[in-house]
Amino acid sequence: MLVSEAVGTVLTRLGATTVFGVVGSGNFHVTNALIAGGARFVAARHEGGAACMADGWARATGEVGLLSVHQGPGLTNAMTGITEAAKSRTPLLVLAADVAGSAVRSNFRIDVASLATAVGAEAGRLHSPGSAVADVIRAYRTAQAQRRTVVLAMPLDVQAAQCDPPVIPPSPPLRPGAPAMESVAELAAALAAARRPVFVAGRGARVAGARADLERLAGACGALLATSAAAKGLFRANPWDLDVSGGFATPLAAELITAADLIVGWGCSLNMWTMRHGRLIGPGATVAQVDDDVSAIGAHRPVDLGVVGDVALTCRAVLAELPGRAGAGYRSPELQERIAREGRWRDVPYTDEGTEAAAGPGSPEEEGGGRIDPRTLTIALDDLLPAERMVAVDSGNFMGYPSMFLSVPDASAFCFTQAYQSIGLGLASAIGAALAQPGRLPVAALGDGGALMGVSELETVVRLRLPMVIVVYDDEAYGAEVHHFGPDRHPLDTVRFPPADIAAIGRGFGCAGVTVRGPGDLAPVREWLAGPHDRPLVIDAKVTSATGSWWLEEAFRGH
Ligand SMILES: Cc1ncc(C[n+]2csc(CCOP(=O)(O)OP(=O)(O)O)c2C)c(N)n1
Ligand SMILES: [Mg+2]
Repeated sequence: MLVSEAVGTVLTRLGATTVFGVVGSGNFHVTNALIAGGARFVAARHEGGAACMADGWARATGEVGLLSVHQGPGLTNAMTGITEAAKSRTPLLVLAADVAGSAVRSNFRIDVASLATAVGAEAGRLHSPGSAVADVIRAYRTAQAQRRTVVLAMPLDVQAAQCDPPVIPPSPPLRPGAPAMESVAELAAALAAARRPVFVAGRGARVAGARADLERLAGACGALLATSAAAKGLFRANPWDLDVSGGFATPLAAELITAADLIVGWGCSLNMWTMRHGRLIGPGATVAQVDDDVSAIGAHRPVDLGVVGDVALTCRAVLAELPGRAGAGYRSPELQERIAREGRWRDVPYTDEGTEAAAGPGSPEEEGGGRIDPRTLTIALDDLLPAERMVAVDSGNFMGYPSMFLSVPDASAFCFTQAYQSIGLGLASAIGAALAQPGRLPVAALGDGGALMGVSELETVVRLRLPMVIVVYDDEAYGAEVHHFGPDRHPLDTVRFPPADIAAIGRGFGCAGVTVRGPGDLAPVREWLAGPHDRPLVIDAKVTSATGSWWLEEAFRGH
């Protein structure tokens, strides 16, 4: 058997079902071996897109995502997506063809291991024909068990060599780590003493499948529930859910979190976004953090109490230890009513800044129409879109609108690729996350900048016949930069663009395309949603953008 065949065989036997990539000569045989083993191959149009698809798919399924790339430029094209995955602790295995060790003058020669480690990924290699099977098993299991992104260099000479038929040694099931009893007792005592506890659950709570355990414990100690943006949707429909903590928090959520006397981060880094640089932690509040990774504890915020352990196991252990308590904690009928009344962004009053269609020459609207307020647009979409939806969000000034005004059915239905804060990842990650949850209507929310950066994958959406709604918050600018530098009167010509007909661009790819300048333009969206969804829909929403968004102010504090 050739090593290239053995790699594909081993991976499908280990459980690989789906692989994303762009095929060149160096990854042709491995990719075909994966297909021969039963895996589905999804061809992207750019390796950056393929990496984001694999990342989005892995986030939604919790399984190891697979990415297959050609040597040299195939890998360098994929690097931004790989970096996002590595920083998000996405379990991802990159099958990166590489030149033979002896090909010292090859134009494809790059230092793959250095590239991988430079962005926080693990470096692996098929070292020799004799070790190749062990090398690929190690890489896959590292990605799986440690939730790491692993770049496996596959030299062409090793791939082309003969090896023995692969034998996969058994691997015993690994149980999540239990917390120390002392830590459990400390956290139980802190919860029993707290009068206004708030739980903030993050990605770690999501991947541990800890929703029910957290809800039980929160119920027992009267805690309110919130999530980081990465875990949005985790407590959907719980009456004590405050939704996202941080820059996207509603005024009510921010008020209640700031008034907490105990904040417990569950699998949540409590970083500057989630805690608004610490301003959501009231004076005198105790901060506790539970994480299975010891290096995460206290990494962003000083914490009073750190518990090393799996979120779900810790939750159960603390519940069993919880002494009887007096009072209902933070919960009261009045508060429940307030959360029901003011708990969603769409319940918060605002002044619609949309502009009317009639505009004189020389005005920003002279192109023949008004501009829609992005909040009005997003609330209208929230009403129109089916509840079973999956929302993926690109980066930029616009990104709070879909994150705050669109509800999602659960945490898997929100794909938030912001660990590297790159623009241009949203469309491709939406494709990966959509393939993982075919029963949900996928929605990609993009800025015009990110949309045009990642536009090549529109062809992939069309080719895969995904019933995707692609909504572009089109301010004809890199709005984030306009609002960051505009107030200081810097020249903004470098970050503003002439109008682009993104609906027509969408139609050119084979999508349905609609331009929206006001709520009255949404009828075709309604019609598309009622129709057969036989092609994707691109909504070019010409949005108002007179002032920057408040979460952007927050973001720039971190620069
Ligand atoms: C790959 C990459 N290049 C540049 C940036 C800097 N940047 C951050 S937001 C932004 C503007 C994005 O424009 P758009 O997608 O239209 O969203 P908007 O801010 O206008 O809402 C840019 C250029 C980045 N984050 N990532
Ligand atoms: Mg823009």
